[in-house]
Parts: sequence; C-alpha cells; structure tokens
Amino acid sequence: MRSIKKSQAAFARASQLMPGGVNSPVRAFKNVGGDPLFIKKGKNQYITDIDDNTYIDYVLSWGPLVLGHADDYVIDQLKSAAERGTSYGAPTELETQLAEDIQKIVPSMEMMRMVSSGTEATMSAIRLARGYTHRDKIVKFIGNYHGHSDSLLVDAGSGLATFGINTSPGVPDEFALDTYTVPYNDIPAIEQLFAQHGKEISCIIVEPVAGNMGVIPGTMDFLKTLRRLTTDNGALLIFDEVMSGFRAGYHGVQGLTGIVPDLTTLGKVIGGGLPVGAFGGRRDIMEEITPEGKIYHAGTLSGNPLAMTAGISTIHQLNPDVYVAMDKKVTRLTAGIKAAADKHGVPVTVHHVGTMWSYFFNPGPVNNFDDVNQSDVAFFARFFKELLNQGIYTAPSQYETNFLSTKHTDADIERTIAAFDAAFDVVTAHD
Ligand code: KE4
Repeated sequence: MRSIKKSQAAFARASQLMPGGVNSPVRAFKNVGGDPLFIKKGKNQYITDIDDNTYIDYVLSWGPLVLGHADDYVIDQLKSAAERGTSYGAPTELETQLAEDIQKIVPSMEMMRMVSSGTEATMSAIRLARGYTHRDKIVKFIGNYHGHSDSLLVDAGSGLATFGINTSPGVPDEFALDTYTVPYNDIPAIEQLFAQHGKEISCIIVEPVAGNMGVIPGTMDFLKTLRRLTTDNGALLIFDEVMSGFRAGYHGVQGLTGIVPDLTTLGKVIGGGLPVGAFGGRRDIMEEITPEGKIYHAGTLSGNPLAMTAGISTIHQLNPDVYVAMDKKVTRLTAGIKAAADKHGVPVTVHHVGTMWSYFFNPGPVNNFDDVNQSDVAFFARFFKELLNQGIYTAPSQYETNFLSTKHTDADIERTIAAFDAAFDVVTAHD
C-alpha cells in the first residue's frame, strides 16, 4: 500500500497559506475527497509524488503536456532561452514565430495576441466582441467553462461544477444579467434566444467540444446552428479552444468540423506547460485592438520569451500523424474501460475526441450538463482513489477531462485497462 504521509503534511502546511491549500481549486481533490498528492517531478508519461509514488499521468497539467513531462527538446530549448534572459517587455521574434506556427495550423486566426492564461484570452475576446459589435449581451452554455473572468463565471463548468456553485459569489448581478446561458447542444433553446434577443447579442462563446463537464462533443447541427445564427444576427462566434486546440485534433475542432469561427481562443498546449494563452481571428476584428484600434488589451508578460520557446518547441514536434497515433491509443483505452465496466455490471458512458477522454458513471446518453449531473459521483470518488492505488493518475472530478501524450505507449494503455479492471474488482466488491 502506497504511503502519502509527506503529501498530507505538505497539504496541511500549504493550507495555512493558500485557500484550500492550492492555487487552483480542482487540484484540491474536493470532488473525490482525501488529500491531494504533492508532485515533485514528471518525465514523459509519468509523475512522481513527494512520497516517491509514481503514476501514469492522464491529467498532463490539464492538457498542456501533449509531449508528456519534461520533453528533452523542450527542456533543452528552455535552458538556452533562459540563459538569454527571461523577459524584456519588448517585442521578440519568438512571438512572431509562434504566431506564424499557430496560423499555419489554425488559419482562421488571421491575426492574434498572446496572453498569459486561457482566462485572459477569453476575457479579451469577449471585450473585443462587445467593442466590435457595440453590443453588451453575450451567450455561453451551461457546463462550459471559459476561465474565471466575471462575465463568464455564470453557469460555468470545471471547478464551479465540481463545487456545485455554477455562478460565483462576487460577480455583480449586472454582469450576470448580460450573460445569457443556454443548455449545451440545445438547438431549439439557442434559436429561441436569438429570435427574441439576436440584435442585442455581441457573441456566442462555446467550447466546440466541451471538456469542463467531462468530454461532451458539440453536435455538428448544434455548431452549424451557432454559426448560422451569429452570421444572420451580426454577432460573433468565438470558439474557445483553450482545451480542445491541439487536443481534439491537430487543427482543433474547427479542423474536424470545417466550421470557421470569427475568433478563437487558445492556451495550454501552445505554451508547452508555461503560462500562455492567445486570442485571434478575422483581421478586420483584431485590428480594433490597441494600439491599432481602440479596444484595450495589454499584458506585462504577454508573449514571454520562455513561454514562446516552450510553445514553439512543442508545436514543432506535432503533426497530423502523431494525432492519428494518439487517437488509436485512446480508442483502445476507452474500449477497454467500457469492456471492464460491462464485465462488472457498472453503467458507464465513455466519451473521447482525439486526445481528450472521460468516463461517466452514468448509463447515458450524456449530451449536456444536466445529463452529467445524473452520474454517480460517489462511485466516481471511490473509483478514482482505487485507480490511484493502481498507479493511474486521472482527473479528480467527474466534471473534468483526461488526456494522452505522445509518450504514452501501448503497454501503458494495456496496463491502464488492467488497472481499471482491478479497480472495478475492488470497488464493486465493497458495494
Ligand atoms: P486558464 O485561465 O486556467 O489557463 O484557462 C481557462 C480555460 C478557458 N477555457 C477552457 C475551455 C478551459 O478548459 C480553461 C481551463 N481549464 C481548466 C481545466 N478544466 C484548468 C484547470 C484549472 O482550473 O486549474
């Protein structure tokens, strides 16, 4: 039996200084109970905690580490970049290089701005949409999470869903009143909203494949409807691909579906594990951003040379073939999980899109936030902890997504399937 005594002591110490002992709530294991593991190192597909327990990691820093931990080339590039300095507050060619690399893969981003988080990217995109359209209302979907800016903390997923507080205290009513929320994948509801308020709406922001209530793909009809309604009503369509970008596929969801948004937000993978985000899209819209235009955006560490270096050295190792290989592994993994659950008579719905996957203890279908809420989160909590005992580190919440890296091997997949089977043996034996 693995010991986690050092993590428990570290958690007690951290809890004196940081709310919940963490710097981001989902890390606190609140949805599954027990104390979080404190990690001391990661390499490729593995992480090791401070009690020297090693796990196969499927959280991968919530998505960024598509090459796994401490990729040799990324680290090598970062070391030499750091020796040249860490930040200048002046333009560097690194920012242009990353923007060119992204634009080749996401051509709808004709122009873009780098920022330091996904929250900054979506917050800035919303301000841009409001300024460009001269309208205040925005539309988001219940269970989608776009970071923690006030307008978007309404009916959000991820950590808010984990804690069942879909709208955060501290968000002024005025902000919430300017944010319409609609059930995800609900075409009649979005059509009715636009019939009533279409000319007041500045934008729709959507996770085109949702990852913050577990993985739930937007249906093609749903996404096509969003594109049609925004075009017909002079509103902008924002694809929040902070998570799905370089994760749902090499070209993101817009590459999978052929649906072209007006603006896209990115994060995670494009920073290779360092703080980063980006927002971008149609040139005529982006040119409204200061100093070219009047819509303000700024940031001390936007385009930071280390984050740019990590992003460039990550993206340069990606291509469509590595996504085909990862998708095959996730297909095998999710089929193995389903077979193990069926063998034990446990109702489970497993979703995957590209390198994003999640399992719901729920007979299904799971198409929106209300469906996810029918899942057996108590069983999830017990099962998650048994997976840890089996050496498998997955997302500590039913409302989160698991990932894969290029470093996970077929042997890791088979070992993980066996671990799921063993975990079902243990958890169902106690039921
Ligand atoms: P950050 O500010 O956390 O970099 O990005 C916010 C964000 C925006 N849009 C989408 C689609 C996202 O998934 C996120 C952040 N994702 C969560 C995972 N559910 C980050 C983990 C955390 O909050 O600690």
